[in-house]
Amino acid sequence: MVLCKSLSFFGALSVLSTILVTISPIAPAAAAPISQDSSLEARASSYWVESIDRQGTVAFGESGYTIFRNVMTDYGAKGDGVTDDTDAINAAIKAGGRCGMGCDSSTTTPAIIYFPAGTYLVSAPLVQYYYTQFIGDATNPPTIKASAGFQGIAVIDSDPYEDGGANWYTNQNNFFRQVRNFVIDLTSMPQTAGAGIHWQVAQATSLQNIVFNMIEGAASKQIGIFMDNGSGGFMSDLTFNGGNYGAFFGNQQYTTRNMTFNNCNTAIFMNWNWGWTFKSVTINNCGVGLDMANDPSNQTVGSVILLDTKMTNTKIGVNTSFTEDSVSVPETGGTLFLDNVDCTGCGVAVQSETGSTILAGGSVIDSWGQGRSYSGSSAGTRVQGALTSAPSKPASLIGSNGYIFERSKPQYETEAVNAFVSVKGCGAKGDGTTDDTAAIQSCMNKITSGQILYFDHGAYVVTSTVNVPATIKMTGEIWPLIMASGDYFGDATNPKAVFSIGTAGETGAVEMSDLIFETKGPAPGAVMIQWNIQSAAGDSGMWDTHVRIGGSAGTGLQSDTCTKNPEQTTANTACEGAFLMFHATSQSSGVYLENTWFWVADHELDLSDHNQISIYSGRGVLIESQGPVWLYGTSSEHSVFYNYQLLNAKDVFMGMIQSETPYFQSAPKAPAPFTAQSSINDPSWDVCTSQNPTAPCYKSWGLRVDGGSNILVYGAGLYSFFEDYAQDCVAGQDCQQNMIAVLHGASDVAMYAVSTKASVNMLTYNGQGVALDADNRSNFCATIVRWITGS
Ligand SMILES: *[C@@H]1O[C@H](CO)[C@@H](O)[C@H](O)[C@H]1NC(C)=O
Ligand SMILES: *[C@@H]1O[C@H](CO)[C@@H](O)[C@H](O)[C@H]1NC(C)=O
Ligand SMILES: *[C@@H]1O[C@H](CO)[C@@H](O)[C@H](O)[C@H]1NC(C)=O
Ligand SMILES: *[C@@H]1O[C@H](CO)[C@@H](O)[C@H](O)[C@H]1NC(C)=O
Ligand SMILES: CC(=O)N[C@H]1CO[C@H](CO)[C@@H](O)[C@@H]1O
Repeated sequence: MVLCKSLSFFGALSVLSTILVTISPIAPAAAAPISQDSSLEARASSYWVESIDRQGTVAFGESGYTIFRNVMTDYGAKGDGVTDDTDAINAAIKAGGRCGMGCDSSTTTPAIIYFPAGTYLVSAPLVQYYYTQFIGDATNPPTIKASAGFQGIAVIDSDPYEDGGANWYTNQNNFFRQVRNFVIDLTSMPQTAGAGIHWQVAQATSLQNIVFNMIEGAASKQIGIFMDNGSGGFMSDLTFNGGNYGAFFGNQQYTTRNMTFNNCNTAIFMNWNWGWTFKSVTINNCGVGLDMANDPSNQTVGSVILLDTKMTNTKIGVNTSFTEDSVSVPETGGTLFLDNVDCTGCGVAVQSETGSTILAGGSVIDSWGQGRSYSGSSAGTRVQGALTSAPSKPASLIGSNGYIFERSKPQYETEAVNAFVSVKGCGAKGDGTTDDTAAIQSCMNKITSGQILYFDHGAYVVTSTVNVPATIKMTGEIWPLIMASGDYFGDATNPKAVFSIGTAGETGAVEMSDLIFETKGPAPGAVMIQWNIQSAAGDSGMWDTHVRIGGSAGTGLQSDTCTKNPEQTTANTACEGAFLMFHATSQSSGVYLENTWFWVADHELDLSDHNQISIYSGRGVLIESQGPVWLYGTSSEHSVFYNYQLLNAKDVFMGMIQSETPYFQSAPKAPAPFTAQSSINDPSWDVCTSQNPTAPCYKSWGLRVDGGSNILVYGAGLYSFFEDYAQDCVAGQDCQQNMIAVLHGASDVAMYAVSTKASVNMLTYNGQGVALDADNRSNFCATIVRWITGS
């Protein structure tokens, strides 16, 4: 997240006023009516989420708190398409002293709001409180239907506006949300109003498997997703039918995958961003595919990637405002990269905002871009056209349909409930204090083929390495916590894995979803997840699984101990975090991460001060795999050495990576309080003595590519906002000297739509700065459309 109040919002309110009938505060819901519907038996679904034993508890919250709420059986929603279910559903969301209006964040009141199959008529927004998952029956997704007289911003609202215009939650801190398996139907509303989801969110959030049904036609003002701002985030497997805009998007950075737009006036309206990666978009019968030409006089859109996309019967593929001859304001605003975009069905592929053709339709666009482009150590050039001589995509990264391989989060909807083995049933306590290492290990060891290990919500303390079998499926109940604790993880020069996935080079298939890894107190020797196995594409993956170091209840690394102190120049050892958050070891292959947030907390989520905190944690993501590796929608923030390092890695795809430099640096200077470990080629800051001995040099790297080959970065937002908590350096764009390094003979590296913030050198190649921030200013970051290895 970043506190940046002024730059993130451009005129969303005028659109809001068109979709909005009235913003009315949500009436306090009546006490939960509990009704038992006799017809339920007949309706019962086979979906395991509906019937699994609920043994989850919050370890660091109120005892007796209820996590799982079935809107129908627990709260009396009818789902009959006739009864107004708004109050019943909002009561289900709200019950139990949850984090609503006036609460910035809380990790101790999580809730799963479960919707059995049915049609739920609503007349006002369903307000999604903080730390909430809305889950519909995946075997028969429920419909949420807006009534003809629906009043409010959207059918689902992730961040309500109060009367004065303030949001309930700070948009860039609006973490930990899911909405999946729904149909949202606006077709009973007047065509002049209505939005499906107001999704104003940040990291660790996702939308999955949702269909938006809207009124079709030129006069329709309906919108599927209304996103005014945020710091996201990930979404996939969405279908938008009809409407004025399928999706109205504005966010700092975002990754989206597998979205289909049918019969929308404009499929995607990009209101503002710093960077956005669209992958696998299908657009049928729309007027405009992607409109990114907002305010040509001073563009609000930083950059967009369209990858693996197909448009049919669509008049204008992309509406944009950019000319090669440098008249854009800002200079690199409107940066665009098109890769494998099938525009045989577009009237015009790329059109300028004034209506002239920039790129004709009628063909498949292999690689085309606009922005500043760099090769090797050469000076960049402003380009608008085909981008040739890029390294080809390695075959190992490509799926059977010719697209870069992708696989959505498994929901196990065809599995019977008795396939799930509860870790609490195995004797683990999950109470935040009991050592559960042995119970988890024995539970994993007895899982047989066809079974799925289920982590009931709780906090599971582990005090030594858990050896995860090479073949196992695991999923969690709204992000149970695996907490590394104790001396075993205490030596910053002798790292130990918390979860070690298989053994080096073992062949296997491991799936993990909806889990969070933390430390309980300092664990400077902990490698939170170590991925060792070899897998075929799609056999293994980690979805919506996060590492969160400090800043929340039970971690001992909270604002009462670790509050920021800019005066302090040495690290408080009581506030050390982990050694490394994720490691794909050299023999691993087929590594797939999607929507994973590796977060060393920069602020407190639970204690009421919500203060900034200083947690000193070694490293973010280290990839030594020889590939293939896919990272979709990952983010890695605030580690001391680096946020991402690829060490002699091969065949790696990274679709929108995001990082932030620790706010306390350079007090102490990187790599303090740790020492470099040569076994994993930690960077050294020796160069700072000659290059730029002033503070900005001693900062964490956003991304280091140290040797290796065939590295494809499709979108990056790597930010530095502070020098020892002061923000004076932001205006001068020099909070740090270096952000991306490519060195030691790394070959066939290609990076597209790369944005950095306040780093003098955006990218250094073999130690020399080649792309400068000062040459590539955009609306907030500096942006280049491409850099490839070369002369
Ligand atoms: C987010 O957008 C809203 C308008 O929709 C605006 O009021 C608010 O200031 C924006 N927040 C930021 C941080 O830009
Ligand atoms: C894409 O999403 C659709 C649902 O919208 C789903 O059926 C399909 O399996 C998804 N494809 C991939 C490759 O994830
Ligand atoms: C463009 O907009 C930005 C952000 O609102 C503003 O800071 C800048 O001064 C504007 N530039 C011009 C040339 O109007
Ligand atoms: C393209 O963008 C410009 C500038 O925002 C807008 O005026 C124009 O209507 C857009 N074109 C289409 C076809 O939507
Ligand atoms: C090399 C180049 O084009 N540099 C330009 C980058 O943008 C700034 C302003 O945003 C111009 O002043 C530079 O000339």
